[in-house]
Amino acid sequence: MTKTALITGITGQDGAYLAEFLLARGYAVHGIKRRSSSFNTGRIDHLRIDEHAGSDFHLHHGDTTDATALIRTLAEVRPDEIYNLAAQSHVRVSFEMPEYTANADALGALRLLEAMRLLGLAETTRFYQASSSELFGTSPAPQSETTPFHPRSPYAAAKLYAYWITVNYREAYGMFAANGILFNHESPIRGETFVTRKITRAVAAIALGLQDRLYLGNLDALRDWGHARDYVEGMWLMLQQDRPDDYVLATGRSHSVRDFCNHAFAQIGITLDWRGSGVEETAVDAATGRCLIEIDPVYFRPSEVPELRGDASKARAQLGWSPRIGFAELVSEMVAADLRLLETERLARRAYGVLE
Ligand code: NDP
Ligand code: GDR
Repeated sequence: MTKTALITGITGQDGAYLAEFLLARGYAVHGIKRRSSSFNTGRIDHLRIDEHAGSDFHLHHGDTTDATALIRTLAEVRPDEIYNLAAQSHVRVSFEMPEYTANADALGALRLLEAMRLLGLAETTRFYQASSSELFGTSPAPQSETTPFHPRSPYAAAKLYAYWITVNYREAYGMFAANGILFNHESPIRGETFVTRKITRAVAAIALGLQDRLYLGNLDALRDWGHARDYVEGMWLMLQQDRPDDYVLATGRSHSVRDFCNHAFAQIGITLDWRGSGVEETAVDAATGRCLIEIDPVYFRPSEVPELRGDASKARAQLGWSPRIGFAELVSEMVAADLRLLETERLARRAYGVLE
């Protein structure tokens, strides 16, 4: 029998990969997207091509801050599985919009869980909550399911509420509700303001002569970067178990932002020479001496998370999950994709007689 999944945040990086993954497994996929004044479905347009020709892919307008719209969609779709991926997901932005972040990220999870109860879906529908390694904050690496939480941003504090309300509904009402505590995962369709994509876009733009320099914040931050394609499979596996539980997904290796830059620039044949320290630190092209990276303190955060490095032993043992794509492959895939993208954009601009 065809299973039906409902994905909130379907227009985001993970939503797009998960939708593709579930459609390939024969699911009917429904997604909730926000109304936007311009197109916001760029990551899933390739899945919508057959929408009017009977494919099992459907979009509904909604927002995690709007309980009635969520209830209406759940009542209509009555999904077997809900993946709650919707969030204001940018940590630094959460310092500027703490209240909205709490509403969308913390109360959003609660609204979905309550909607499931109200509609009599508590016993039949399985619920996945997109929890985050940001919950660990300053707790020393490696972090696992038993590491204490110490959130360091309004985003992390909101996700902490969502984590615990998911556990609470599981314990209080016996619902199949699971938290995936996912460490950073990236891809060529990662949002452009997250550091990895910001770097790979800049590397491509510098290679094509479209940008002079890249401005970054904290270069010392260490992150455990995996590939989104591997991580959405882990989300699905969590909802296929006999019993609901919480799992860390991570690669087990961390790299600094500086290290990510070194790998990304190496893809276009540039070796970086780092000079100075603190906000004066710069990186120059070792061959030419041209300055390529500078610090802009605007990108520092009021409180930072120094190192995230996950221990995914539980997911490996119980879900049979392990990441296939390593750090070097991830960086080279992202740079190559941004080179193709910017080159295509440049050709299009030329064709339309814009710029140059
Ligand atoms: P993105 O920022 O790429 O996508 C977020 C999605 O949520 C987008 O579809 C966005 O819509 C939607 N959204 C934002 N606010 C609302 C709202 N109020 N109502 C409905 N939809 C909303 O995030 P990712 O795909 O990278 O991450 C998916 C989830 O996993 C998020 O919850 C994130 O916090 C969490 N997470 C991500 C990790 C990562 O490394 N990627 C690691 C751990 C957790 P729009 O396109 O219109 O902006
Ligand atoms: P993060 O991702 O905060 O880990 O949250 P991000 O890529 O934004 O930052 C990673 C680290 O890089 C440092 N940094 C910069 N970050 C950005 N965005 N821009 C810069 O210019 C810059 N310079 C240095 C940051 O300070 C930070 O230490 C991501 C999101 O996907 C969350 O939703 C998710 O929960 C966590 O990963 C796990």
